[in-house]
Amino acid sequence: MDFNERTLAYRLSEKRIGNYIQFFEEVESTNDAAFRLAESGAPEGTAVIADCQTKGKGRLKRQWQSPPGCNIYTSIILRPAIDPVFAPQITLMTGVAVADLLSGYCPENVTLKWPNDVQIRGKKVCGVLTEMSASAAKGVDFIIVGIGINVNIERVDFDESFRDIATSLKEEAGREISRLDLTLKLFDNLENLYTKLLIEGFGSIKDTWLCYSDMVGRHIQVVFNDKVLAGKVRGVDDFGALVIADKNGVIRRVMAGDASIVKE
Ligand code: BT5
Repeated sequence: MDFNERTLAYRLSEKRIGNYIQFFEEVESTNDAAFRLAESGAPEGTAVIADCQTKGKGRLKRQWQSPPGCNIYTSIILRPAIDPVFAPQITLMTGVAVADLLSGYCPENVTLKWPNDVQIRGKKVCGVLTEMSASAAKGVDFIIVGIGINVNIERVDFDESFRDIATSLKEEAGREISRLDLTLKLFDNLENLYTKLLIEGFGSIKDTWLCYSDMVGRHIQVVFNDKVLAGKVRGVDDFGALVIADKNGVIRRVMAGDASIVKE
């Protein structure tokens, strides 16, 4: 097995992302571990990687199923000098990095679903969870980018509650994929896009995100805290919000929620 601290650290040294790694056979949540490391001063690019999580987190206190021996669970510390309102750009950027990665294995079938899902043939293969520490005075202190990718998990092993809407790279590509190779490529993609974001801004990353998304022009609904907003998707803005036009043509910006395409 090559998915261990020694091999990962050796292959990732000299990189901006992954220059320092902490590997766990088992951890509650890589996001929580990375958050603690960042609070104690760990530098940008530090990555926590785990073989298994016992309390993997989704958004809004949801769970992320994280069994051992098959998938990628990683959280990266970034310290961008940006206004906290632009932090959602990091989530969308990460989606693009993962979509580029998975497209190498399943060309044409990878889509992005706002705000944080990567899908293959419409099924969720990856979720991104970004968490931030920031203050009005100092701006962003750090952002934790958490990424869970279903790599070699088999369909029967998914929790029944989402078995029909989840998938793995192995299920879609029809073969086992090396987690080491994927992790190295993922960190390379992230490093390139993050550098681009800092130097050139969000524009071209947003365009790539929109190319991967099948939501633009579709009627969708977004549910957040029991509130439902419906409309036709126009795009995303520089704050990472989903821009929709309601039935009267009024433009609304949605900052958070679960979006789904409404069958017309
Ligand atoms: C997410 O939340 O999609 C963000 C998931 C982030 C997980 C990574 S793993 C590394 C890092 N450390 C952590 O603790 N977290 C991050 P959300 O959009 O809220 O989706 C959660 C929902 O997806 C759950 O309620 C389930 O319905 C479903 N789900 C849970 N585990 C799944 C899995 N392995 N594959 C596909 N869907 C899953």
